[in-house]
Parts: sequence; C-alpha cells; structure tokens
Amino acid sequence: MDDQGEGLVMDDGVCANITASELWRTTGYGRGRRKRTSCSRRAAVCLGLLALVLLSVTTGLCIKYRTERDQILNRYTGLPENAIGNYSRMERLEVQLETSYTSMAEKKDRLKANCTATAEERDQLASDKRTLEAKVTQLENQLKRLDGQIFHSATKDVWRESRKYCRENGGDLVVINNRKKQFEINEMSQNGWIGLSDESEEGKWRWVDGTTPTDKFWDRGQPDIWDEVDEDCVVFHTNVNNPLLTWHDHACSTKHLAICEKSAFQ
Ligand SMILES: [Ca+2]
Ligand SMILES: [Ca+2]
Repeated sequence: MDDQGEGLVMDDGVCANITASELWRTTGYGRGRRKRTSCSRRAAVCLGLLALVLLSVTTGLCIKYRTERDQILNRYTGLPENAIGNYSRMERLEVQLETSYTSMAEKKDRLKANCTATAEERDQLASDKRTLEAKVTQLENQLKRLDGQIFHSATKDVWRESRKYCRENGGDLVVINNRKKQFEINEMSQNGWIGLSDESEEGKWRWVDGTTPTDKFWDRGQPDIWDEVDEDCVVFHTNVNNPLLTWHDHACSTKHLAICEKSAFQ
C-alpha cells in the first residue's frame, strides 16, 4: 500500500462527510480507484480461475481417492471370504485326513492280525512238516529193513502151494511175532497168507517155524467157523484204521497171495 492509499483509508475513517466530487477533484482518488477496480477484477478473475483449478484438482483427487478406497475396500473385503473358504477347505481336508488315518489304522490292525494268524499257521505247518518228515523217514527205514526180506507171490494159491512158493524162493510164509512187525506188514498194504495155522491140531495155532503166537492180532470175531467150514489157515487183511486187527482164519483151500519172509530160515 502506498502513502496515498493510507491517507485515503484514514480519510474514509475520519472524514466521512467529504463528498465524492471533492475527493475526486482534490486528491485524484477516482483515477486510482478505477485503476484499483480493474486490478481487483483481474485478481478476482484469477482467483476464480484458481478456484476452478483447485476445485478441479480437488474433485479429481476426490475421485481418485474414492476409486482407490473402493479398490482397497474391495480387496480387503474379499480377503475374509477367501480366508473363510480356505479355512473351510482346510477343515474338510482335516476331516478327510482323520478318516483316512483311521481307515489306515484299521487296515494296519487287520494286517497285523492276519500276519499273526499267518505266522501261527506257518508254525503249525512247519510242525506238521517235521512230523510228516519224521514219519516218512521211519517208513523209509522200515521199507529198507523189509526190502529183500518180505516179498509176495505174483498169483493167488491155496495155503500149502503158497508156502511152497515161499520156500522155493528162499523163505517161508511170514511169521509175525511182535507188534512192530505187525505194523510193518500192515504198512505194506498187501493182503495174503501168513505162516499161521491150526491145521495140525484144531485150536492150537502155530507158526511155520513151530512157535506159538505170543501177540495175537485177530480181527473182531476171528477166528471163527464160516458156513460150517473149518478154517485152519490165516490171511492178513490190511487194516488202515487199526493195524492190530488184521488176522482172519480162512479155509486153507481158498486162494490168496502169499506174504513171504526170507529171513525165516536164514
Ligand atoms: Ca481151525
Ligand atoms: Ca474166519
């Protein structure tokens, strides 16, 4: 502000009764005022333009702010939903895993039980195998012992002819004088005459070697008289159920294979 302006302000405040013409004439106030009015208008226009610019900038910033805010809100609004969805999926997955684990545990228990049963069965089979192997070895030993000692005729014949066959082949009808030999003959599964008869004296059973039987292995109901025929000679009938019940007396005139024993007179 210049001195003239300051004086004008002082004049406006103190000398309110001075007329405009007097002021125009004495101080040139009108020219200064026109000049200042023009400046004020330009300033107002500038201020208005500035205001418009500011308004435009502010509006743009507001729009940008709102846009970014909405984007942020949308992004952060979506996060909880995604998080809930992920959590639900995690829960379902956990349930599935627990179910699978339970199923696997049950399968493991069943496999363990089966394994135990299989192991027991394996042990039992191994035990049975050992028993059978021992039995086979025993039978093989028996057969080796009898091999060449016990033999059979190829054809059936009466008791006397059967004995003759045995004697002509280096032996006689077999003598069974103990349980062990009875079992061994039964294992051979071959029926036939043996060297026992009461032909010389009824009821007095003797072996072909002249001895009398100590162990007797008559089948149930034997010896007997069948159809009123005297039965004086003995046939060995293999008995898989009871090897100690195999002797049957028959009529010596009937025909059977011969069970011979080389060692009888050797
Ligand atoms: Ca008799
Ligand atoms: Ca009989």
